[in-house]
Amino acid sequence: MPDESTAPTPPAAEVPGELPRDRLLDAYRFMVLARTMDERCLTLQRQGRIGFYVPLQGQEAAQVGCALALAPSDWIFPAYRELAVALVRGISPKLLLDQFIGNSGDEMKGRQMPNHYGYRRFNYVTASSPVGTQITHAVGAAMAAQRRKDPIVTVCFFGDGTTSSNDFHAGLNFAGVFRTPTIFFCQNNRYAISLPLERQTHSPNLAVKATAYGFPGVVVDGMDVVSVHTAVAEARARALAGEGPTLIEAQVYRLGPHSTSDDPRRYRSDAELAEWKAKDPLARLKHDLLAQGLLEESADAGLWEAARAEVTKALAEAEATPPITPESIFDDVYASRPPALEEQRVECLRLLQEGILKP
Ligand SMILES: Cc1ncc(C[n+]2csc(CCOP(=O)(O)OP(=O)(O)O)c2C)c(N)n1
Repeated sequence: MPDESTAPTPPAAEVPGELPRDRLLDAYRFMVLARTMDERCLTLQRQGRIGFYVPLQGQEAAQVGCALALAPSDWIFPAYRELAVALVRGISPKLLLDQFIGNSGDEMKGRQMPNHYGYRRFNYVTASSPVGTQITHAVGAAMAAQRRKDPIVTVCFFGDGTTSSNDFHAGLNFAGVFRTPTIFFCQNNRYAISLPLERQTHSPNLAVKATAYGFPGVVVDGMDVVSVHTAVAEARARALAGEGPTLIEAQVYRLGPHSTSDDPRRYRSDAELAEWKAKDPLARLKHDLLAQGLLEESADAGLWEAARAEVTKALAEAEATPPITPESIFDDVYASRPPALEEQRVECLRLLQEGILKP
């Protein structure tokens, strides 16, 4: 594999239960890397160096806690906000930045919207922008695994707003009936763009929705990496034992905007934001690590510095990677190009050569 992150390697499947003490620091390092990269990507978008980005700040513990409880052979069906999951899977900052830029290192060849990445070799399916479509995909893939007797689970990620989608209900119903090895990982960040949770549902919580489909729903503090890890490890063990799916509601808060096209000041108060900033999952884990003697202030500064250096290096490499060639648009649709398409390709090359078409 050409391009690996220097972040800690993901573990093999954990024994169900608590995140081992010696993995806590790894979890924190992933969270620091995700936060660092997130901040940089927001800046890059504002500078016009990438076109679009979906931030995750506030959701790092939920994502890292979940991803660390999975095996590399499990399949991820993300929404579009799962940067920390991608990093835990081993997808490097360079590979991600290649996709955000859409350069020749982009394995989606510039054909996907920025931030909509997927990598077969990391068992990481391409992001779903239409909300909820990944849910039925994850259930279908789990059914296939069941039939093939593959000892894996599929995990789909979505937000509170997605629990109102048709695909949520269709997917959970199917999963319940066929007892598929699926983990439905809902990050309840309290908003669907500008729509607050209280306008989304009158249910006491989102996990309770699993009851209608005949399997357990669990509410977990998504600001606490250890609780999330335990809940996911238990759900994974249940799924592998043939006991079917679990819906996990990780209660979090989106500290940043919905996307780089959003201004959250228009729909939520500074006081609300301040209240949740005080619960920052990184500050919380750092506090625990310091208290347990697993981290010192100076080592913490070093971790942030290493993350900044890693992202800076990845960015320099990604920006130095040549652009994708315009004529590549004619590749990959047909095994052998039909004459009409070949004609267009030749024409495209001519226009490029004559400088009429700019790359
Ligand atoms: C089918 C569909 N309807 C509407 C949209 C526009 N849209 C994009 S993200 C989003 C909110 C989703 O909220 P949630 O599921 O809570 O996830 P979050 O973005 O908060 O992580 C909406 C309505 C869409 N992408 N797809």
